[in-house]
Amino acid sequence: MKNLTTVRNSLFILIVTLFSLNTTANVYRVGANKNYLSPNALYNANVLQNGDTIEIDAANYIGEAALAVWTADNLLIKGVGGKPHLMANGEYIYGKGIWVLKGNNITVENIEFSRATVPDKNGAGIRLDGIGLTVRYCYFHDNENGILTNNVYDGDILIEYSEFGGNGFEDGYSHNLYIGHANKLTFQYNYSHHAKVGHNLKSRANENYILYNRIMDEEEGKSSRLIDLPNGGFSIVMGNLLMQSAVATNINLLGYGLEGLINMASHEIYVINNTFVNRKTTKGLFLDIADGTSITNISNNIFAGYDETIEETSYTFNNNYIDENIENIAFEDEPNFNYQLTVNSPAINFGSNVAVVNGNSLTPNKSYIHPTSFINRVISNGVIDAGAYEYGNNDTPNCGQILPINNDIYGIESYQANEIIANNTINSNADVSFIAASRIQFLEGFTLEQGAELKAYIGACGD
Ligand SMILES: [Ca+2]
Ligand SMILES: [Ca+2]
Repeated sequence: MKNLTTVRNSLFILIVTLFSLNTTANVYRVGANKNYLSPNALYNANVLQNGDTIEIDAANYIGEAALAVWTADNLLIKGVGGKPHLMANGEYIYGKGIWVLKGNNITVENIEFSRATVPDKNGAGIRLDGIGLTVRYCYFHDNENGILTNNVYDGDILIEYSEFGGNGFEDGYSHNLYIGHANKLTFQYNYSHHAKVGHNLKSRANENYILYNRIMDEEEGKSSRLIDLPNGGFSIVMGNLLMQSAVATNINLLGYGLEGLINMASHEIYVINNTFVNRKTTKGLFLDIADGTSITNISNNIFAGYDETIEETSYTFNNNYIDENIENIAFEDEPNFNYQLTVNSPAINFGSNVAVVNGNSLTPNKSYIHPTSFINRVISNGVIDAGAYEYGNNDTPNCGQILPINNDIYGIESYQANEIIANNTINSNADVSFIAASRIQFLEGFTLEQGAELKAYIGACGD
């Protein structure tokens, strides 16, 4: 209980309560001094049953050692003690990549996948052959595809807090992410960038919820589209940072229905409170939306940079701030892709209320924070700003407020019970833990063991 005064003087103190849940599933450990030396060794042992947990020590697993086919359902597979790095380096399994997930509803957390290549040129860090998938805290880079999924028209895919960069064979058929015909994709708090010719996010899911991400070409990126939803469907694209480079392969930023409106869902797209930036100075099409789309609602966005057609749209098109000159938006640091607003930004208070659709609020309640995190968005001055950020957003919660923290976040290191940690890591073993940190630091990573439930309160406030 050292240095409690220092803790109290911090911004605020969180009390975290962990409730352990009973489980009969087994935990298998992978690492240099564990029962299984590599993911491939555990795969070959053929011992896994539905619901088991796999903990992989942080280390490099190179070539065949990295490869596995996971066939059980509801597995939790996670890196511990840091991010284990699976480097394929020319090796692959089932002709598909590093990991093939044949089981349903597997969760993969805190793992780095790189250099997946196969003869078909669509090698994936994760190839989903089963139904449903959750990925969080992972990093996919320099693969032919980061994640590639099947076309079963079923299953929910959740991808959050993850980074995708530099994936693609450069033939336009491979992408940072290529989600096939699934029931639903939820993609939130991710950083997807520098896809090689392919798209930074391509999804054929019936429903797409693309929320609070940073999806950018940045300086050198040559992606096709930032977001491509080629078969339409019910899609909400809200609160994202979407930036096209001057050297991008394709002039579109977002495409919808461009390979045919054939998804088994109503073809409605809602593009709300995103910040779009196009650095191509003589070409650009922020939105390319197929004719025949039932509902197109484009509201409260910032469109910064060139687009010769944006003013002529026939969509529902309300309260979007449009300026061909990016500098006029008064972003905080546009050269470095910080699109928070400054005091003189004309986008402040430029938005308006957007009605709920199918039970989905179209008022953003979060903003992306780099890298792969978020803060809550609080509307200032009673009027929502255009774009992905609210100027003057005050995210510091009030004393005694219960914080909306995910049940399933965990970090990269464990600490001893009852230890007070004055940074961004909390205890996974104790009944009660304390943390003193800013909100953003807190959300960047903390430890929560599998089977535990987390609730967080502000127990005391700083002086
Ligand atoms: Ca483009
Ligand atoms: Ca405002």
